[in-house]
Amino acid sequence: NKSWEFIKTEVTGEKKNVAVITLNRPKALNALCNGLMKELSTALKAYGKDANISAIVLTGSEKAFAAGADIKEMAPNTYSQCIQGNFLNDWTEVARTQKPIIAAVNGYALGGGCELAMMCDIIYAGDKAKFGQPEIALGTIPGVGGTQRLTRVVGRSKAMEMCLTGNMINAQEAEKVGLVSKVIPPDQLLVEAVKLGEKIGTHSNLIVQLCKEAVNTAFETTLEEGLKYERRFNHATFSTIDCKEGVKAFIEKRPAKFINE
Ligand code: CO8
Repeated sequence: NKSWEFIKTEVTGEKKNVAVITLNRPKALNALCNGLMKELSTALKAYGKDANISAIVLTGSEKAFAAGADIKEMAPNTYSQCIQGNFLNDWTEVARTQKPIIAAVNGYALGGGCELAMMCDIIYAGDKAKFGQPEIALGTIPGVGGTQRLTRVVGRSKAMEMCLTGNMINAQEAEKVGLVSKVIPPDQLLVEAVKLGEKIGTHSNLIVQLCKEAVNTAFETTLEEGLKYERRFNHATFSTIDCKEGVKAFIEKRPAKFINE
């Protein structure tokens, strides 16, 4: 209900539990200017706190998810300003959000746009989507995960190829290398992403949050530490009302009624 300048927000799904945030700066192919990133962070924080929201979908337009950081806005940056202003530090709200975020990518996801998609938990792509890290052509390098998240997801050779050439990969290749989990006709993309959010939303929000944190731990630590973390989380679920309910509902052959406790 807020009036945004660079994004649009709506709550949808049969149970009104999926939030959709649409990047809406069509003239600049959704280039991620400061104003846009501020609005995105504000919306994410609000949905993060909203108990009625189970999942968030982040999308752009048919032509561009986001064509990168705003090159024109960044043009005057100096090294000392970047250091002292902690440049790009406030881009990471997406990665800090505890609820699942699904990126629905149609068109270009380049530079900061590709990095933004990679901060989300699941990427669905329209079959015309294109992913790339073209920073190298501007004489800079990725700054929000393009050399780190991409490498962990697609492996060193493909990440190195993308970051050093700046070449884009298409949706089919992105699926093949594991960057996206599904390729969908562009006009169905948002519908499918919302359905995915709704499916996740049928489960306990509480347990979903633990599960998301456990999967993300695989990116942060050694296998042994990660397995310990997972085991303790698994143990912890048995202390919840939702786990008792989920198991009881299975035995009684009825749908579970989760209360997120
Ligand atoms: N930043 C600012 N404006 C942009 C951006 C961007 N990233 N991308 C597109 N635009 C603008 C264009 O300037 C153009 O504006 P105008 O009409 O006023 O000239 C409008 O969007 C439409 O773009 P095009 O006319 O170029 O559209 P095309 O369909 O011909 O091409 C492309 C689409 C291929 C996506 C093309 O726009 C493109 O290559 N964009 C830039 C992609 C890119 O390099 N992204 C990575 C950015 S780098 C980054 O994310 C982090 C590092 C930034 C460091 C900057 C250091 C100074």
